[in-house]
Amino acid sequence: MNVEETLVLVKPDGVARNLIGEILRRIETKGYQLVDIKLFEPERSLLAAHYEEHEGKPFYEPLIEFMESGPVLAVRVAGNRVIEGFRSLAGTTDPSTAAPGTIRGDLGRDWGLKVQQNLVHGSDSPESAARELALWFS
Ligand code: DAT
Ligand code: MG
Repeated sequence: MNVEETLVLVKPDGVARNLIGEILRRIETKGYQLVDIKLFEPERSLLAAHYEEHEGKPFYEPLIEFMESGPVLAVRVAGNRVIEGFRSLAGTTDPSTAAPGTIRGDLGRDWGLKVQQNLVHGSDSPESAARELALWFS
């Protein structure tokens, strides 16, 4: 066993489309635990810290503006190898190519929406998870 914690976000598109229940169901059905949860509209400073690795990239501003566009659900999730495990539940970044069976592959809409509207975020490493959990659940 390698019990880890990761940060999952249901992004504004997932909240607006009433997909919180469906996304949490997939996490719980997999056997992961919801340790802490909160629904709120994040400040730009939190989003800037969260996405600091992408600062300067062409999609950075649209990404931050999208994340500011409505409430976000932040979830602290625990489980055996959950960091990699949730990334595979989520599917690849672009919903139009994400595999069927994944959150982005099954629920992401492919009708010209932007890549940032991909429903969820999951930490990508133990270091990212520790950093992001400290930001969102400080
Ligand atoms: P992930 O969310 O799969 O970890 P990432 O960390 O590379 O992906 O990027 C963070 C977010 O930025 C991603 O969820 C959506 C957006 N994004 C990434 N690459 C993009 C691109 N080429 N065009 C538009 N948005 C992009
Ligand atoms: Mg990422």
